[in-house]
Amino acid sequence: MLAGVLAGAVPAQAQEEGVLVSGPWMRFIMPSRPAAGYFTLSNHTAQPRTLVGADSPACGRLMLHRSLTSNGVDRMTMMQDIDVPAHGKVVFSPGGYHLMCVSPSAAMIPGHSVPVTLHFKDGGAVMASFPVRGVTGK
Ligand SMILES: [Cu+2]
Repeated sequence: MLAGVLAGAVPAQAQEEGVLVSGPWMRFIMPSRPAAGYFTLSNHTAQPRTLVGADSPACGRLMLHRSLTSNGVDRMTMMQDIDVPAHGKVVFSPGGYHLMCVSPSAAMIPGHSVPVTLHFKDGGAVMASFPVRGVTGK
């Protein structure tokens, strides 16, 4: 399944071949709080790929984050890059890796979708449409 991949919808930038986004969604709480993006990133090639950033017109800033619990305290770290192994995948899910959407725009409405572009170290990009859900994930 190529769910969420908008083939041919990436202008002026090379499509990152063999890298697929599946199960994307955004958790939106309220306009004053960051939204979080979740998905699975699969690499169907024999080369490792490195995710180095993301952006969306629906976010003031879109960052790569990871939630960690250390000494019983939940915290988030900013990731400069995230490796996706050859023939492997990285799961972005609550409590782990996520996209952090700071200053969500008025387009962030549960039931609607927002576009997200993922950028890779080799200069390629993948665009996906992220359905927006509410705080409960529904
Ligand atoms: Cu975060």
